[in-house]
Amino acid sequence: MAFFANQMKTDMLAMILAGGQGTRLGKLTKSIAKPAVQFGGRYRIIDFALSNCANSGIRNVGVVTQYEPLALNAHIGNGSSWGLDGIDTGVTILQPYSAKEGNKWFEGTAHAIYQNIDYIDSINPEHVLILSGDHIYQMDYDEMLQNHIENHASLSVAVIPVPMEEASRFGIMNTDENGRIIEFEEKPKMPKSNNASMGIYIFNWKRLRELLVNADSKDVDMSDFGNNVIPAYLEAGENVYSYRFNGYWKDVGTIDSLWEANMEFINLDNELEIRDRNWRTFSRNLISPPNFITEEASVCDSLVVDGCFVAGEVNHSILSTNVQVKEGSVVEDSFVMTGAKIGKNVVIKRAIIGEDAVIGDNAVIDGTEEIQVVGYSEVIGEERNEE
Ligand code: ADQ
Ligand code: ADP
Repeated sequence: MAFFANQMKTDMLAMILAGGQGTRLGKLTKSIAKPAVQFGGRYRIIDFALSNCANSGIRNVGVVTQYEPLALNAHIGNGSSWGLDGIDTGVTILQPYSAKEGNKWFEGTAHAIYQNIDYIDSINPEHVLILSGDHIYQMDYDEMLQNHIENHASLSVAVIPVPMEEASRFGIMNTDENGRIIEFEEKPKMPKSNNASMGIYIFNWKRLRELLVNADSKDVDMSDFGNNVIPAYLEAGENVYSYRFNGYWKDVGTIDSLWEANMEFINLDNELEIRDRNWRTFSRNLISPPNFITEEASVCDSLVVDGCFVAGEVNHSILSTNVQVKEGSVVEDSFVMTGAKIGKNVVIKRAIIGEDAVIGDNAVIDGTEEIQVVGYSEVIGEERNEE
């Protein structure tokens, strides 16, 4: 496994789909795209996909944006945080534009790729890796590529077993004993197995390009990978293989799953090997002063990032960069994003507190019944906590 891009040649371009609005995250995606939402104290969700790319030796990454891309652009910058700013490496942020079809947004995942055909051609890769910008996992894409090549596949789909009761949220497939996909259904009402697509695909670019161009000229709907492209490949008798992934993987598309994934992140036994020096998760470093924990404070079972000031009690929680928790306050089972200020004698339980939120003295945010969310820069209660 390479540490940074460049050390290993994989002739594979990664395209990260980072455009979905993420309506199920409510307030948290009102002004920023889902992949730019903070995670785990030091990260934004897209850091996991970008770091996987860097660690897998992928040299070129295109990030397809659409909805509220500002925070995402600022975060990714020139890609230097992921070592993707070298002479023959790069991250390119692809904004939506109306090239051929008037003022159209990207319609579906495959349409978003089709719209960026000129960019992909300019890199001219043998393989294209399609990723989602909103999954938390650590995966070696080079291993998946080797598998793809060994199988002489023209498409490989990463697959993970999911609980049967959740299967209808995913693309579900059946394979033969060699892992060749013989049946695929996008979000079936009555799933026939629990082998779920992770929405991670490796395509031979030439073949995919041909399919998308042909479909456009014949006015055939090829806008979505799960609904259109995979079924078309199977129908055409292409070699479509599954690639089984066995690690931790979470699609953090809802408030509950985002909260849950953050709580799992605190757990030292989590399958994510966040402390593995050979598979580091990179992010833009905000460079903040060290934490200060006062004498009366109590902090346990928690992740506390640089720049925090803690005078209260913090249990099983994540405090991101520059968070303040004043005296008499209790923060429990919660994820607090960068720059949030928590006043005196506040109680916060089972909550997600947005960036730069201000929680006034004596406020109670209790998510015992249902996870509570405080939005970005939202002010709760009286703002009496003078500096
Ligand atoms: P979904 O997650 O429902 O299912 P979808 O919402 O279409 O798929 O988007 C996948 C990713 O692409 C998301 O990260 C989304 O934000 C992004 N995206 C969507 N449209 C986009 C656009 N026009 N431009 C840029 N980005 C866009 C998919 C598969 C299932 C599979 C699950 C696994 O279709 O088969 O099981 O992923 O999570
Ligand atoms: P969720 O996981 O909450 O369903 P997604 O990330 O899958 O959210 O995206 C939700 C929907 O928002 C998708 O159907 C997507 O096409 C749509 N969408 C994406 N970008 C925009 C935009 N710029 N304006 C309006 N809707 C958008």
